[in-house]
Amino acid sequence: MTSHICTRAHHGRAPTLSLRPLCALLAALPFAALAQDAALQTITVKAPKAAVQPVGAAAADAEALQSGRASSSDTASLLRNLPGVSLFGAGGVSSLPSVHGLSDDRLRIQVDGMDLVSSCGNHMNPPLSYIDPTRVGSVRLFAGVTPVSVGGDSIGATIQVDSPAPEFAAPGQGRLLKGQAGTFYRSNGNGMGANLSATYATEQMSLRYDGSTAQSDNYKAARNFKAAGPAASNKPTQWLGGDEVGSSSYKTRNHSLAYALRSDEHLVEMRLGLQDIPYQNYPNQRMDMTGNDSHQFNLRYQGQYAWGQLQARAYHEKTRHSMNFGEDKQFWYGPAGNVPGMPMDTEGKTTGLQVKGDIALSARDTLRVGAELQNYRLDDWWLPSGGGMAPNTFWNIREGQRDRADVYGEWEARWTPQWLSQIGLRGSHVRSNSGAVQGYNANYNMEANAFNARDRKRSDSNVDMTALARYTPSANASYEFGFAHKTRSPNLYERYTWSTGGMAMRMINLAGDGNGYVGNMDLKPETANTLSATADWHDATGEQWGVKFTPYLTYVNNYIDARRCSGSGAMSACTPANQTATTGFVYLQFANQDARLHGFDLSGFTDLGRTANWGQFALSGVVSYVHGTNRTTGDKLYGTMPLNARAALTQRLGAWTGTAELVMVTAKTRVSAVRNELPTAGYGLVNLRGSYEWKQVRLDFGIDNLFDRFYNHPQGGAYVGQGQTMAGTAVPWGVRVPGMGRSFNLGVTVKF
Ligand SMILES: [Cu+2]
Repeated sequence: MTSHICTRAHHGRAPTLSLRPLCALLAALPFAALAQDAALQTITVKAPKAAVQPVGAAAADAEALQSGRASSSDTASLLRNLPGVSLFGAGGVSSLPSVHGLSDDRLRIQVDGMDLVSSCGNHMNPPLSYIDPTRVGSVRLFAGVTPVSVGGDSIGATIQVDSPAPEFAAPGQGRLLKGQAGTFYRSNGNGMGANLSATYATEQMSLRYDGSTAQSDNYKAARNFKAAGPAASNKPTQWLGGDEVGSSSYKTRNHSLAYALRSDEHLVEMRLGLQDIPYQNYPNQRMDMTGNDSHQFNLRYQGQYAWGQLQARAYHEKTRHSMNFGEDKQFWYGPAGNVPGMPMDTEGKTTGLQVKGDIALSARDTLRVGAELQNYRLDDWWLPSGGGMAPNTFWNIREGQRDRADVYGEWEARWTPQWLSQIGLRGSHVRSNSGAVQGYNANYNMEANAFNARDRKRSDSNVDMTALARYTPSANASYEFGFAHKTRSPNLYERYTWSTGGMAMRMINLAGDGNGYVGNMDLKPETANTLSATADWHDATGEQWGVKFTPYLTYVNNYIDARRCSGSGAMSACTPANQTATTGFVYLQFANQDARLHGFDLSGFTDLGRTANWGQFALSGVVSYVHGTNRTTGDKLYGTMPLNARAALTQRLGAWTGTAELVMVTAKTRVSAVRNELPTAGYGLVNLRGSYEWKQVRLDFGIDNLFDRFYNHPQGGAYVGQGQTMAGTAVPWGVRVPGMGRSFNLGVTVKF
């Protein structure tokens, strides 16, 4: 098994040398150990039963979620152990999941069923930043071939993160009153926080409150990665150590109130959510978040009928987001030092409606039909602050609109106990528009006028199609294979940001690479054609051992990559020198090009047996590999992970659970030349985690990066966390955002 996969990987023009150590590692394992859901932190060896999960889904289990909360306040980190998933670095609570080499808006990410949209030119408020990890009840990932009923407006995976389902009193119990309180401390960055949840329920009614707060100072890398000194030349007292990652601090508060009513066949749930982030600083963006206020309203209905199940949802979310320079970035600008920073504001409003029916046509056939509507409005404006940033308000995006209407149908048939098929079709219509814009002053007029003179209305008719089959020849194996055709329309920043002025471009960056970007009104939707298969071998119970192998191949037409911008005008940063620069920060325009991604995930687990004195031991692991190429230019795709692996050894003895985890990442040498992406060295990290559970108290503790190993995560981005970050060349190019040095983490949860 092990040698077979390694042989295959060698053939695929994979980096032979870098694969070898991993193959050696795999060979050393009793089995190529793969958790079905690869929840490496978890102690449970059980694989989720196929029947429990919908076709194509993997889930993080409850134990993994619980132990993940102690080590991070970033909800995206709860996905870390699922096969094929890695995380793009951003702020401390807002990293961006990447699945099979596709990330950000290329994935459909839903929080409590809501399709939230990032309203920020740096995507500082991605969907998962709106739910605190302590409130997460379930995490589900559809990688590979995503059924159309859960896909749409995306070309990669679907991620569904949900709060816990409402709890009701058991029959005859009368009233249910329960709750949970937790607190944590993390030594690196002095991170701390607390959370509280309380439920009051009868048999028909359930009321639940969730509240949480988390904060952290800057974290420290394992060693110096820059010279120690003041955060900026005019901030002499704000001293940063050589190992201190500037602009990595944050503070966040979340509240949620859920009210549910049920009868035998019907459930109605209403949820109000409130988020207040006073600050979240960004080591890989030139700006910091100085505020993010969000209000969410989410109403859902679920009903059981003779013909099947009906689900409906209506939601509204409003985000008020502001940016400026935080404490580690220079604030005063201009020759006289009297220009106070750069205020940037956004307001996004999302309103959605979803209806879905699961119709049991026969014992063999299930039909899923649904319709979705989403209206999105965005304003993005920069108030005048002086110098060249005056006297007018700069309208980056004004009256931006992106409205989407979808219908879909999906037919699932269980032909025999061995064979299942699923075919789906989704039609989607996306309408985008932008109002007239303006710059700070007349210097911006030429481009603003050209932008305003054009018809900016865009209308995309998109079709998604998936076909999938699953063959289960025995209790020891199942094979799934399928094809997906998926489409994503450009977001408003890709389509409508308009200024090629250097400063304005440096404010538009969805990649964390320190470069400047400008939109492209002529962008077409990107369409992906994916072939994917999964072989799943396991013991008959699915609890002793399992191995899962998923190879995939995706061709993307009109992939929205970037090219060096060319332009004219005294303001423009799109100079001839920018066209050819092989070092330094550069200026780019979003552009449709063709791309190919291929790779595999290999995961597994095995029970190592039990002794009376030492308890039960289990081993699990996952290996992920992806290779992304721009077929138009021959360049490499930005931000793809090099070959990486995790292995975890778990001990369970009574109420004690302990895990030792090894994370290995090979060197990143395939970098995007057009973005002057930085290569990173390979590394290995060891993490230890343990938990002890009494009846009402649970203690989680861990040591992340046990040996205090210095590393740069391949998706950490470029370090622009301190200094004169608004200026083009005042921040040194070539510094990466390093990963966190050793941290001792402690979490306590009390149930009542
Ligand atoms: Cu922002």
